[in-house]
Amino acid sequence: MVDLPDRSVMGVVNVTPDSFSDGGRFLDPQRAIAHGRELVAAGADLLDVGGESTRPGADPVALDEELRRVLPVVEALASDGAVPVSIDTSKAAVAAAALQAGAAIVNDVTAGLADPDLLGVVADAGAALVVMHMQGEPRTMQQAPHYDDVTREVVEFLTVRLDVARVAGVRADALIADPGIGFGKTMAHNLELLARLADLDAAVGVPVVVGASRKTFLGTLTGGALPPDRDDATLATTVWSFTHGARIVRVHDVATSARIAVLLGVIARATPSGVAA
Ligand code: PMM
Repeated sequence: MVDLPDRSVMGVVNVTPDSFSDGGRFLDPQRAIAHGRELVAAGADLLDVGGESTRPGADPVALDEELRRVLPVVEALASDGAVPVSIDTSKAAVAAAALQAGAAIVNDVTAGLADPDLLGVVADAGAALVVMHMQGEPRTMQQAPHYDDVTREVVEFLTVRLDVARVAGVRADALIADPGIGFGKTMAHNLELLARLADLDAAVGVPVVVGASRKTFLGTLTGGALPPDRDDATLATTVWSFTHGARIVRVHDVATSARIAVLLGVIARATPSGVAA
């Protein structure tokens, strides 16, 4: 299993023309590789490389194109050996090629539902897997999300999909769960999932990753019109997530979250007789 510190920061490397936050900035593989290295220097504990945007309304990307975008980036960043590399994909063929190129984690926003072969690929490689909740699919997911009890339903979904992954042979100690902030959820749903994160964390029984970075609801709440203007709000979600059970936050602005992770660790370890190093 990938060994991760208590409060781990996953840096986002989107090799896409259309991701909502950084689309187009790192489409050139060399720029994406350089960006990944900057995130490591800024304190990332792992990197998440993606070649297909999952922003609301996004269209799917063809297999060849996704492979062309992500493979050189995964290969270069994995061979640096600095931090584990995660591949953000729902396609088994992309996951297989990325694992072959050195990735250690597959991050599937469809929790293995989009491609029936994905879980087997992860299992065969002995790799780690992020299982995320989404209601609907990216093209339509924000049209009318509905839940009776969002936390209960997300926990139920994750529990089932984690079980399916285990049955498919994915290592039990290599599973990570994600409530899927912004994926088929209104602002109220996102806020409730964060408010009840500790319950969700206790219920799923595997490490939890939270990806709230720069998402629309943060702009709505704090007035950050452009995604980078939402980094202060993102930081609030980092602090909240780490203090309510999350093991990993998935963020664009790594430096601030990494500093906060260190500070929270110092606070957590402080004793009446002083501060542990
Ligand atoms: N969000 C995005 C893409 N991939 N993966 C996981 N596990 N969790 C997320 O919240 C998540 C994800 C969309 O954000 P981006 O376009 O900024 O990468």
